[in-house]
Amino acid sequence: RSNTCFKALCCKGPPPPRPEYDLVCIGLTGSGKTSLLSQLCSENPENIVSTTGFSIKAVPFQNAVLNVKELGGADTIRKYWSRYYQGSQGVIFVLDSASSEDDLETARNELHSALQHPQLCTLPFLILANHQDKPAARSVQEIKKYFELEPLARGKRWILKPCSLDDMEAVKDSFTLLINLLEERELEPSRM
Ligand SMILES: Nc1nc2c(ncn2[C@@H]2O[C@H](COP(=O)(O)OP(=O)(O)OP(=O)(O)O)[C@@H](O)[C@H]2O)c(=O)[nH]1
Ligand SMILES: [Mg+2]
Repeated sequence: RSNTCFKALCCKGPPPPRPEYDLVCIGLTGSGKTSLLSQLCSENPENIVSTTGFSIKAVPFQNAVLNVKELGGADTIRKYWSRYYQGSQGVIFVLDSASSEDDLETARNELHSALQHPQLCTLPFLILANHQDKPAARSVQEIKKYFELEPLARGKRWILKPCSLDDMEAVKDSFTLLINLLEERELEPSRM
């Protein structure tokens, strides 16, 4: 009987803990919030139903864990979104790039409200122009123009990226950019 294996394990020590960030994920119903988050958690993408209320997932990345609270995007739930903003350190906004003109306008209004909300206005935003696999999808340049993001530059604390469920590597890359912004924020001297 030998303790060497055991000792080797003990002396190696636990890996350093990954930083955790609390994020809120919003976007109209059907934009793909649950689908994207489930894929990032390697969960079975079948049987995804529209989120009623909210749903929290711990999404693991190499250098951080993101505790993402998805708020359902149905008309009846959207008016309560702001009640769930408190404590967020960053925002993920998902939109359907191939949606109707009406829905795109609603998405733009919701994004503008979020960007200007007192509890979110200083936070980094990752804006995902999802459903890019569909022929009707608008390009990221069109979305950028339509959403009038440049005047709301906010010190460039937002990232806008095209994506779709069938290219999760690109989605992961976008999240890495968001994690960089979250880390930068933490290094800043606190503003009193
Ligand atoms: N073609 C295509 N379909 C997608 C994409 N992303 C999501 N979907 C589909 O869109 C539907 C709605 O996706 P959900 O993930 O439930 O959307 P959600 O934003 O969570 O919606 P709520 O929970 O109601 O707010 C599902 O049938 C997905 O398969 C995409 O990039 N391309
Ligand atoms: Mg959902």
